[in-house]
Amino acid sequence: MAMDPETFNQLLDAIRRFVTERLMPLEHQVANDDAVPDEVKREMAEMGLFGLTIPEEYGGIGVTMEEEAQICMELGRTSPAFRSVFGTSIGIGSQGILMDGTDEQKQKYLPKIAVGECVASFALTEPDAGSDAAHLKTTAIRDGDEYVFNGTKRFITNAPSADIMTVMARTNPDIDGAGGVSSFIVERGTPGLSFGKPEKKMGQQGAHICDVIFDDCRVPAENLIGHKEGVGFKTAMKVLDRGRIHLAAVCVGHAQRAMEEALAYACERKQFGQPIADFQLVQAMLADTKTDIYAARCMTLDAAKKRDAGDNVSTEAACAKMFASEMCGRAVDRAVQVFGGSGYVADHGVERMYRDARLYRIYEGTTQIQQIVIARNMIREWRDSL
Ligand code: COS
Repeated sequence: MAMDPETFNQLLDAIRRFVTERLMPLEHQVANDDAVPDEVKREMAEMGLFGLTIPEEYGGIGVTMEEEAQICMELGRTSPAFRSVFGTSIGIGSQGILMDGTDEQKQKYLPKIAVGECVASFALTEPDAGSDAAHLKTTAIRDGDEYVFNGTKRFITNAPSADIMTVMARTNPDIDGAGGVSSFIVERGTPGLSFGKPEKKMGQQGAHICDVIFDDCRVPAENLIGHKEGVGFKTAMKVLDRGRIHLAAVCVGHAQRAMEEALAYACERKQFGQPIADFQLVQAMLADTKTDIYAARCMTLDAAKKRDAGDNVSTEAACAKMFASEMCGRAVDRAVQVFGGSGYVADHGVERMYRDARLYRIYEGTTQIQQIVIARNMIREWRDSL
């Protein structure tokens, strides 16, 4: 249920101030140390950020999708590593439990996630199954009261710090595609579960990804989400529909920040005796970014509102994620161009924003996967209408 507007605006204001006054000054430090300070994580928990999407009955704030999108637009204005501290936990890491878990599973995990005691991540991708997620190979074979997991998950965000993971694995090896996949909650410390070393990445320093390795890892059968086999791929897809709106909103915030930096620089930097903002070719870049952001913002909020209204937003979420991530790529590219040579050196931050933004077009479904989702839905609807 939506908060009353006054309470929500206070929350949004508090997050905006936290981003501007607390997080932005730490951006260089986080990039250099490749770590978000523990103190900041504690402050995030105190603000309730780990409970944003967890319903009130489980100790969270329970924001609507539209409210979440507005919040993500603020959080997107600073380094992605900060959002990642709790973003995976409140998003793809926990939503499978919330959407399809049993009451006991919700009671057991969601209250701890809501207060930041339990970090949740999402393990779908594998070395041989990225975009083609339905053909994942990790197996989870039932043996008495347990499932025995074998396989490797790859590029799992927050895995190095995760207390639990939503893991998609094949419970029926006779079914090759989506129907053989189930989703589980796997706890850190389960014997047979280990982690690879964090990958060195192009950007987003401070947010970590690594392999998750299952070697005869025995997971209690009660951790099968919803106690139902064969529906894990659908759980993952529903989680990603939601995650894509969240991410589209983050892209809007990231692009907004790039534009603000470019605008401020253009107004201050002088060439040929005048601020470069007075040159029409620079103005064109600023105007194109402004327009791009406006379009992505409207699209993202519209998709969020439709989801809140109970509509199936598979198409809208894919449209928003594709458009917003691509537009964010254009926005950071133009920002570097406005900064010129200074945009290419590390001191000003736009170079880092450029690298950080590159991931948005890849994770939680590449642009090409969004195109497939959109076009398939269009064709299905057309055929159904005949
Ligand atoms: N919500 C609910 N169910 C969904 C769904 C959604 N958004 N999308 C698909 N499904 C269901 C389908 O209805 C189908 O069910 P039935 O077999 O009962 O008809 C089942 O899931 C399989 O769907 P589909 O046949 O479309 O699967 P495909 O193998 O063709 O794959 C894509 C579909 C490519 C869209 C999917 O694999 C995908 O999104 N890949 C990208 C994965 C991704 O984002 N990875 C990033 C990792 S997370 S950082």
